[in-house]
Amino acid sequence: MKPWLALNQLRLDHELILINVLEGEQRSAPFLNVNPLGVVPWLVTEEGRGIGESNAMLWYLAEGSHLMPATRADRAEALQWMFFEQTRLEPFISPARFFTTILPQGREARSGDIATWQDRARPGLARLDRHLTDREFVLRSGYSIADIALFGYVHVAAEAGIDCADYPQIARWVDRVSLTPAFQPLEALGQVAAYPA
Ligand SMILES: N[C@@H](CCC(=O)N[C@@H](CS)C(=O)NCC(=O)O)C(=O)O
Repeated sequence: MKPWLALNQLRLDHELILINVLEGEQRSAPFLNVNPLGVVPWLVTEEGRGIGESNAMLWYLAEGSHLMPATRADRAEALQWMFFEQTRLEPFISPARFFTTILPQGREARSGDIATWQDRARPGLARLDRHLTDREFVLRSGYSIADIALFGYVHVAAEAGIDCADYPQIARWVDRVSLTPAFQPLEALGQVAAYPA
């Protein structure tokens, strides 16, 4: 969702190709030809260069735009929160959500792991909630790729079985992000053509 949201908000022409990881398409020959690492998301630039890691894609796409913080210190703080997302939130919300919502048939067998992932996500969510107490967006300078990076998994934390009533500032921030210009909800991501066979 993250690079796709940035592409939309920057109004950049792009082609989105969906890969069905539940069907193992990320390991299919056509996809491995494009990305030998076999993971999504993957961005191919106009020059044909491949870029992995959603936050690296955000950085690449936002260069010189309103989504890239203007000062050196703000860019460093954006990176700080983007690393925070990858180390304190994504590794826990992602698998908890996967086995709770995406593949619920695995829920019972993984209930111990799910509880552990939920417990590990909570301090990160609480930290973000405190941070958002006195600001509209992650950076005081305004909406940026730091918000997009965090929004991806944080706004679906409930789908990981985490009670979001504990994070009222996050709830308000999610609403604010959803109202930014050219915002596209996650559900709209499914409205495009599937990866050609
Ligand atoms: N840290 C990476 C996470 C990439 C990732 O975990 N992708 C998952 C799906 S969201 C994947 O491709 N899984 C398939 C696999 O590992 O076979 C990012 O933010 O881009």
